[in-house]
Amino acid sequence: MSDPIVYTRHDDTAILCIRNPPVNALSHAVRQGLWDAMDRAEADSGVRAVLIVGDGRAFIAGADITEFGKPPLEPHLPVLCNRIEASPLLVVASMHGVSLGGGLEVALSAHYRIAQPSARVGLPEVHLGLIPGAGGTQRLPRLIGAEKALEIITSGRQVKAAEALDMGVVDRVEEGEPEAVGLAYTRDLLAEGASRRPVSELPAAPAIDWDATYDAVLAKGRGQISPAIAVRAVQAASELPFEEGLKKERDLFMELMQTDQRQGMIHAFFSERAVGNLAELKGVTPRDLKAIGVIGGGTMGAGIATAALLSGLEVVLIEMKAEAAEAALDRISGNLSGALKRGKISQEQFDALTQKALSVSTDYDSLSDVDLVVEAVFENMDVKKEVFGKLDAVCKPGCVLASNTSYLDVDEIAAATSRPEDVIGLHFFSPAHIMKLLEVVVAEKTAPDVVATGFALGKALGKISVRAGVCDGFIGNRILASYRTAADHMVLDGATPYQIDAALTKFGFAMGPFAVADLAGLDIGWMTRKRKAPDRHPEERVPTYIDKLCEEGHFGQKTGEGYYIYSAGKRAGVPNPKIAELVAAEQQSLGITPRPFSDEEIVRRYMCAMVNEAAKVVGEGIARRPLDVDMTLLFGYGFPRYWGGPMKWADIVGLPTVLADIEAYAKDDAWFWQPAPLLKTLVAEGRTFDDLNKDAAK
Ligand code: 3H9
Repeated sequence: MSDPIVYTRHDDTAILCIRNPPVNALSHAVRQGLWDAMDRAEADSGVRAVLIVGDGRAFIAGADITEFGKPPLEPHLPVLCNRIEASPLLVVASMHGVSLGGGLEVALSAHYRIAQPSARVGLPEVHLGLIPGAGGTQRLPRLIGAEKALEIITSGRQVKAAEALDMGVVDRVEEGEPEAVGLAYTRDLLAEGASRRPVSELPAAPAIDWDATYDAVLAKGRGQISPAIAVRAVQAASELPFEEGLKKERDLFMELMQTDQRQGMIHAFFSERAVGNLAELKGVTPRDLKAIGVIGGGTMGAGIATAALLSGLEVVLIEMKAEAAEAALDRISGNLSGALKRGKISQEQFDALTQKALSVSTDYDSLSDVDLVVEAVFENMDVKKEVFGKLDAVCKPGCVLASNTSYLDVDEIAAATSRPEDVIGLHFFSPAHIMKLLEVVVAEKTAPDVVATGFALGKALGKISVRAGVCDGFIGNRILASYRTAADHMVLDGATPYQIDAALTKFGFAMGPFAVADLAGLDIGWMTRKRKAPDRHPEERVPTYIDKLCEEGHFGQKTGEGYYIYSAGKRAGVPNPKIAELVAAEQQSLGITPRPFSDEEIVRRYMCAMVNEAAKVVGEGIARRPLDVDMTLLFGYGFPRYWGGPMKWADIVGLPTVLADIEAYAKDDAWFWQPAPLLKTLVAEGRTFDDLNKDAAK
């Protein structure tokens, strides 16, 4: 490997250029290289200043995350930062691209900071289940005050250069080549006779109400601990001398390093990047994508059209009737107005998107020139087949024909065309312009470049795309059906929907399953139960109490009544007293004596059902890797990121424990709790789901 630090000299300034592609992470070699280069500069006669710059696309993206969990090698980053700051030379950092985590901490150890206007700085360690561990929690509050530092550290957000200048994180913002701009700034400083300015020597930040801040941050984190721990580290910066504060920061950092949350969040970080990295896509060129068609302008179709417009694609939307086309146009305009209000697009862009990039039609012939069509019509096989027959007739050769179905057989849909190789499932999640997940459902005859095009579309739309095979519900909805059933069973056996929702939100889910059902509409589950009834196994336990509510026309939030009752203008509901009566009647008719459930048992049964079905999904090849399941649940189903996903959760808890629980539950309901063959194999071999992820990466 070439030297990660390139040392050059310009008059009385030594330039230390970091070259560790792709993002100049502070690997052991970089830390050692910086240390040695500081030694060299200090010994280099006539050198009065050191300029630190990054080569390539970033200053420094932080500590090298791939080194976490391995024995740390000296020089450790906090010691290196202290060494840089303590240098008798004037140290300047010239920042471009991102300066994140340890990258900003290196810059904070410099005596002056200059940044490109496009640069972004931040301390995103909380997103990895950590806190800044190289002086960030001690130096930043000294530089900009406790409140601003806390906001940056606990949110982990990236701060743009202009705001960083306002706050005092950087001293100057200037456009240009980072080394040239940095060198000019250093010369100015030397010419002015500027003195060294170690941030650690600035007065400590005044105290704030630490306990109240800690409680507020903890509550906001919904179970995530690192942001709250960061408050304690910043408190140390206010209350302790610098050296002692640094020690406190280090202790807290090392404690967090040992947590499950750190493991879960780093798994999420790498899986998010690995999910689109599939062997079958290597060397496959996606088809061109300029204009897409969307069939159906309901909430889903309008959301897909909005996402496509926002990513710069032209959209032709087809509706059946003129009034429906008008309504679709209104929905899309409404979505785009939201983007306008949030500052994501300008008025000019809004006008161009609605007037030029979008066309709405009732005539399928308008699709003759599009590169890809997504069908988002009523979820019924006959309707879908009719639509695909029409698309086959009008779309140009090579046009990708995609269905947004959430559970129907994409092979059967493909067979309704003369070109099944062009057909794929693209399962968006509602609202499609907001939700990050896209399931790319690969049917038996789908051509590889059509799969690549599905992933290319996902990337263009800023989605996390997950490859899925064909089965009822694909990855996400199939697993959802299973853990939902576990929740239904617990209600039949004595837990209330409200206790279950509360236990699962405490575990970290954005919402519990019954609140979600109310939001999605109870009619959806009702229809699914009716659809599945003819093939139902006699031993399957299916609650019917909720159907009674549906029969009365109560479908959850949209009708104001479901598991909860919703009053106008309020999003959160209060428990519906009818539910307890309906459940009690069903328990009586089934001869069930309700029993108490602890929150722990609720979470355990719910998670075991999820993991067991997920293991079947991976075992059958519907998901290629456990990490594909993890990303599906994280980005489509509100799974808490700090667990990394259900498969990571299972690895952390231990697969033998999960299997033992499933086998224990099977004693009461052997039909539902059939252990996944893959889970049994992994336990027998002493392996984990993550081992399968690693095998796939080889
Ligand atoms: C820290 O600093 C702790 C300290 O306080 C204390 C220490 C004692 N390390 O995302 P991309 C890889 S914690 C190793 O696709 P983008 C990434 O995996 C760290 N590798 O590009 C990918 O690899 P591959 C605090 C890293 O342009 C490739 O680089 N810092 C690291 O969309 C390209 O990444 C952070 O949390 C790293 N630190 O986004 C920053 N960063 O090509 C984390 C990236 O093999 N990083 N890689 O898949 C990011 O937020 C984004 O990657 C970044 C670039 C914005 C930098």
